[in-house]
Amino acid sequence: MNAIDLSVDQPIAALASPPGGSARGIVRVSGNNIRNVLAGWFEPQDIDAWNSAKSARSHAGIIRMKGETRPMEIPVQVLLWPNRRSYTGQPVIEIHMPGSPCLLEAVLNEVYRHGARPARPGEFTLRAFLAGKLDLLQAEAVLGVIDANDQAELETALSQLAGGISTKLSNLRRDLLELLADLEAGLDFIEEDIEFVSRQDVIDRLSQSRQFVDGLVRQTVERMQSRVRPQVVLAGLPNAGKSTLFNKLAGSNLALVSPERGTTRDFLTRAVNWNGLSFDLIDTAGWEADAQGIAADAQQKRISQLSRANLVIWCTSASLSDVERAFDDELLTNQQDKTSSTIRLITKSDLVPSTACETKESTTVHCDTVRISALSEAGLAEFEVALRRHLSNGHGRSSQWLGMTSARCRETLDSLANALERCERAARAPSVGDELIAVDLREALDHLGVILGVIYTDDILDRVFSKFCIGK
Ligand SMILES: Nc1nc2c(ncn2[C@@H]2O[C@H](COP(=O)(O)OP(=O)(O)OP(=O)(O)O)[C@@H](O)[C@H]2O)c(=O)[nH]1
Ligand SMILES: [Mg+2]
Repeated sequence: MNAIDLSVDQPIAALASPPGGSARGIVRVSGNNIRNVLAGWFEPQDIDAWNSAKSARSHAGIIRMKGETRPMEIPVQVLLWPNRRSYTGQPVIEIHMPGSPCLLEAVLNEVYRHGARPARPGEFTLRAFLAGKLDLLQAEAVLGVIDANDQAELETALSQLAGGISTKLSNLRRDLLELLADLEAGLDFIEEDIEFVSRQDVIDRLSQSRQFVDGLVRQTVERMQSRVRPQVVLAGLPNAGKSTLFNKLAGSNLALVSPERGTTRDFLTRAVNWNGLSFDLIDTAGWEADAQGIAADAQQKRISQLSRANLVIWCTSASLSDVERAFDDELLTNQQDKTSSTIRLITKSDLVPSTACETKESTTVHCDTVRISALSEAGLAEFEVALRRHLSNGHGRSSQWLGMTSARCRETLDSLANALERCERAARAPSVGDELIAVDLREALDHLGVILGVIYTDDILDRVFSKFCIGK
């Protein structure tokens, strides 16, 4: 949406089912006097029920339209929300019919001919927001649900939609408004020397709110960021050089490295920024058959980390024998069935002349393969190219909405935390009067209003709603 249209009276309409053929197609219309849009061409089976409907229900009937060659009669179900208790907070109808694209287009055109105009992207959700049905965080969460690429993203979006931090922030806003009211009541009676709230009470309430916001800044923003950071898991046989590579990419000596097989037991995670690439890198124990005791626990952790991986870096030592290499191929193929994205690294390439390596190139495994040596750093540039390609696949777009929400949250939560800190500092200074504390408190409430969408600007609305698709 380029210019945000905040008028809500004219009915808007769009296809609400996915584009292309499907068993059932839906045309959605939202606006006032909604029944007029269908007047004269929709014939409900129970006309009285249609005309007098006071609550949401489905109405069977027939739509009659002029066809190219002869009149058309289409059996439809029309879902009518006659009042404000709909998704958009205004009357809504949904026409459910067979999902033929031509038919849907014809019905949509008829709806336009009868007073509705085409909805812009996100306009249904915008109307819900303007009707107070959703706050901005929830509107963004709708976008998250539409855009979610995997279960984790969907869960985050749904929990945000169900309340999540919106509810917590709304409660905080309520608490701060009460505190402001107490302070301002005191200002009105300043001459009479009546105290509505003690200074200690003000300090305690502010301190509680500030700690809550500090915690929220840490928790939510970190959680949102870590959710969008791709999980890159190092896996392979014992002694393949996984931990050595982990240390190299993490720029640390965090992981134990030794020539002994089975050195890594627990898994190790590090947020890595390597040559501009951001991801969570996870080192795991080497693959082991029939592990017992603590080794079995290590295998369980390895499997669980692999199940969450966005990308598996499978390490295969260049010095494996032919038999070992065939076994490694088999393990890798099994792993590939479970992971969407894999890069194979032939590690320790400095130990084996490259010609010998080349003759061992696998014919059974199909995946990006790069030969590297963590020791001599040979091949790291090629590895970086492969990594960049895999991480940009599917991880850019899907995380856009989360990034957008967290960026807006971060900016404003930081300002909110600062305003509350100033407020608390003022309250702790005996020489500062209540009227100055109230000034900082109002500023804190403004920040909170921005994040919740109680205060909004065209710029924020544009940023949120321009990301939607038509029909939502
Ligand atoms: N020559 C050479 N040796 C390497 C290279 N990378 C790792 N190594 C050696 O290989 C041995 C095993 O390395 P690790 O990094 O511990 O291997 P790992 O895969 O983590 O092993 P586990 O934790 O036992 O599964 C160590 O002695 C490393 O020094 C390399 O690029 N070249
Ligand atoms: Mg290791």
